[in-house]
Amino acid sequence: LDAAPWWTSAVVYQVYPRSFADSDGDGVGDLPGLIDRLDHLERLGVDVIWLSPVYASPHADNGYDISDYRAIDPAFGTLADFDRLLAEVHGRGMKLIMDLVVNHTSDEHPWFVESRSSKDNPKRDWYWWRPPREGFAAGEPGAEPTNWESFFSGPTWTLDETTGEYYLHLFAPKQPDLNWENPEVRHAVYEMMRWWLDRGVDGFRMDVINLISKDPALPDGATTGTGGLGDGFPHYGTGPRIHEFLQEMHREVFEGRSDQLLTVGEMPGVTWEDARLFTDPARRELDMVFQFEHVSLDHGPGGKFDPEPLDLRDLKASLGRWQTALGDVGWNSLYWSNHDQPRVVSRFGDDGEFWRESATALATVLHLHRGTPYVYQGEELGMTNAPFADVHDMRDVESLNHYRETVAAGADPEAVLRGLRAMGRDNARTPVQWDATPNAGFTTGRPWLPVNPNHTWLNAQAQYDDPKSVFNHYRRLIELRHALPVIARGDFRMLLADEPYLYAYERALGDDRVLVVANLSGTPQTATLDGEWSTTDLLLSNTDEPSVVNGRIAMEPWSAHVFMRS
Ligand code: TEU
Repeated sequence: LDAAPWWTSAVVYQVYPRSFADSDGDGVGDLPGLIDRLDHLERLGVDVIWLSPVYASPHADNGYDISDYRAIDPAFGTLADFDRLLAEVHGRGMKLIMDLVVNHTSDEHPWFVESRSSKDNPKRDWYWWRPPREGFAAGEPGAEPTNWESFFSGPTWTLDETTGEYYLHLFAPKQPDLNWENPEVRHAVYEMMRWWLDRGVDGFRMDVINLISKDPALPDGATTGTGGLGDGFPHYGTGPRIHEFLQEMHREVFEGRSDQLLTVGEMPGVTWEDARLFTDPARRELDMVFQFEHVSLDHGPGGKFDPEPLDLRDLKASLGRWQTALGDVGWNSLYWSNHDQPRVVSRFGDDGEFWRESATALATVLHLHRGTPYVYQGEELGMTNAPFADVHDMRDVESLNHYRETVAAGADPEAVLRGLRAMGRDNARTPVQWDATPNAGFTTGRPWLPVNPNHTWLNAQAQYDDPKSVFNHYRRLIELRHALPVIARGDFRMLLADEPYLYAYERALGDDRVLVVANLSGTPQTATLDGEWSTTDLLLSNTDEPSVVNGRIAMEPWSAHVFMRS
């Protein structure tokens, strides 16, 4: 047991720096602002900070478009600020991991500037360049080398007038994809990673890392996309050389370094079969991955912006499957939210009458699974989706492109807005609510994205001294993972799988048993469970002590209870 990796009992906190804390009044969060708020994280008790990109960037996608991997963007501060942050984080016994965005760069990165300059530039082959499709003139509709649809709407190819060829971008045109087939590209990335590790960072969260290996034949995809575009995913999702590339990265970057580092790969569309391979320690690829199955269950026939209510049985089947699949080999990461997902209390909980109860019930259910939990900034306060009046209040490139494209194609603007309000990424990106003052303590200037008006009552200051607050509930859950090996490393067994409103499971390690039971609905329920659990075993609740009679637990709306026996 002592051989278990340190991150089995760790909790990671994601900072989206643009929206965390602004020290200089320009309305954009920054590194000195983050340093000033480290007390908050220490108080919460998290072990690791994952810092979303702070590198030099034109900010076409809020920093996920990098123009210099070894510089801090002036909007966030300087390299000296970064070194100070790292020292402060380490001084408090925490770690810091960087966001590694190497599927693509910014089109303003010097590599791409060179690459686009001529067909015989030495860096031409660092990106994916292709002539117009056979029989088409450059720029003609349908001349794109493949029919793939971008994650951010429209084709994945943009014509560059300089050479009359197209370049590939799975995301925005300002995010050209690097060509990982080229060993020079790979080695430049590894060198940059070593540079950050030498500086003292504790690992990386790797952006869309399962998309870096494309089938070099670049076949068309099935035409399922908007306006006749196709789905290229089968040709770049978990592609042919992905395991080879990650093993090479491990060898070149991590081998012989401390076992105190953390690697987590973000992997849209990854299956549990592949995740097991990526995270099998014997294969030396990654410590864990972010999978997307459970955050896709509410996507409707029209995709993510056409959401449907979640059926709890689907959620249990999905998370339960991942618990089993990565039970003996591999490791799960656990998350409800991040900067790309709507706020979980609004999405799967109730941000009205049962706001506090549902935020804490969802937290309880997630954190006590087997895996490493990730808390996204503001989630520990129960922050909610934002009341966007219309599209002019939104800033995200994905939302704006989706609106423009679907409305141009004849969709009802109100219907499109409904989808964006429910699922748009800006929901997660409104400033952190520190206190009840006009800009929520985030900035003295004008915030780049409006502060949620509910900050007058929903804020950190109001929660620190309230023992029942969402913040203090998260703090206790984190404490439990630190204190109890059964939570860090125990086996997982799903209970009541077919029950539509209750989420229940058991964890077991040696003689220790933990029972988690939650009512994820707004109506009272009764949980009937085997085993002689009684209120004397109660470890943690988000409501009053429940009545337990003959194995029947009375479950108030959105109540969650944790029992333990040794
Ligand atoms: O996201 C990858 C991704 O596939 C999605 O979550 C994406 O954000 C989108 O919502 C698909 O509908 C990562 C980053 O987390 C995201 O912020 C970046 O925009 C993206 O990669 C490109 O770097």
